[in-house]
Amino acid sequence: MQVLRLLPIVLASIALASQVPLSAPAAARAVDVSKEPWTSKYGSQEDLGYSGPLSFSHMPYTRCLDDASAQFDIAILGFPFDTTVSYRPGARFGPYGIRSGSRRQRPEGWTLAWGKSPVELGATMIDCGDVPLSAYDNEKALDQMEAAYTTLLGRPVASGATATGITARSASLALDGVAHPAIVTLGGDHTITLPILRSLSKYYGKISVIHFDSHFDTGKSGNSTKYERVTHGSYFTVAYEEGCMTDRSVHGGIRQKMRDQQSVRHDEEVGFQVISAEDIDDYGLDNVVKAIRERVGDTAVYLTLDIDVIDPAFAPATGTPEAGGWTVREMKRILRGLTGLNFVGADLVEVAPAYDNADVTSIAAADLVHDFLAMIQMSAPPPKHNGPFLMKGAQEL
Ligand SMILES: [Mn+2]
Repeated sequence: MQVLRLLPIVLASIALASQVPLSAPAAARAVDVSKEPWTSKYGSQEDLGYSGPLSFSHMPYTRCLDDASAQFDIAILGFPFDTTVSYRPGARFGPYGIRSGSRRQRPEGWTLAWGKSPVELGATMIDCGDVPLSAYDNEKALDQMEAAYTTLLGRPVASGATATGITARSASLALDGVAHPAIVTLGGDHTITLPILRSLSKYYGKISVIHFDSHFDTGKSGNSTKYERVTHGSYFTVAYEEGCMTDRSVHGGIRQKMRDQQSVRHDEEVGFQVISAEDIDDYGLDNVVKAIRERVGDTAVYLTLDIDVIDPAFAPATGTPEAGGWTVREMKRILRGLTGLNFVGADLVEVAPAYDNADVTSIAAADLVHDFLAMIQMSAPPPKHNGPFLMKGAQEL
């Protein structure tokens, strides 16, 4: 009898309990985890390098398009899109692959080369997840990317009045004088940079692009329909024609086989200067850095890195590999040299994990993205490592 009388109360409690969100703090359920067997004995439930849900470098993961309360100065955002490629598809798995390659990283990790971690540099960083993009209609997918990017650019920065270096810089460059978050996008094939430039140019005016790639991507597509001409080899031409870009852009690492001289002339016409893959041997890496810095000057700068700029020996998992590229270490040194430019965003594209071996490409891509997070925040290149070669009293080599 007693049990039957209690039944409605029990049922009501079950109904209430089912409304408690999964993420409700333990205190709300009146449980002190510090007294529970696990926490009292072993402490917090930390994710290991090989465990936990997949977010970039174990950053907090939030579906930011759904959650306007998400706080960030720098957002990681995935564009899983690969339906404008000319050769091997598979870059729709790029955001997954890069996050997977980042599992042994933490945002608070630092190297001797940088001297500081992205976290120490002050920005609040989160992984905003992937944007659900149409895999069947490219015009719609490009509009979805632009809408998502513009949404996050329009969010207030986490640092607010106490702006960090990067958000203070954003406020000084933005047409509305307001600080906007920086978004680091994980591609996707290279066409994803077109909707990004469309979005950024609304906030910052014309953008100069630093483009690391083995290919120009400034093709003049003669195809017949409005969106057939937008491919991962022609999107820069479209962005330039639409007025999103300055005449002060620069490529680095170019080594593709050209069709004709006209390709090179057209590349210049749409605002690019060319640094070839071989130029680091002929002119030296420091001169490559100097040339890039001089080219873009104090304009608003976007950095886009196609993983195929790296030699296929180090990064085979990409759609259109080209032999004879830069090493990951050379690329990382160039990135350090570019700190302090007026970066308004960056992306890493064309990782197609299906062609990878032992995750080498994903690990390289994740490492380069980690470098982006320091590069876009620091105000000047880090000094060279003061190691055994420059010990106090020792002769400089
Ligand atoms: Mn390429």
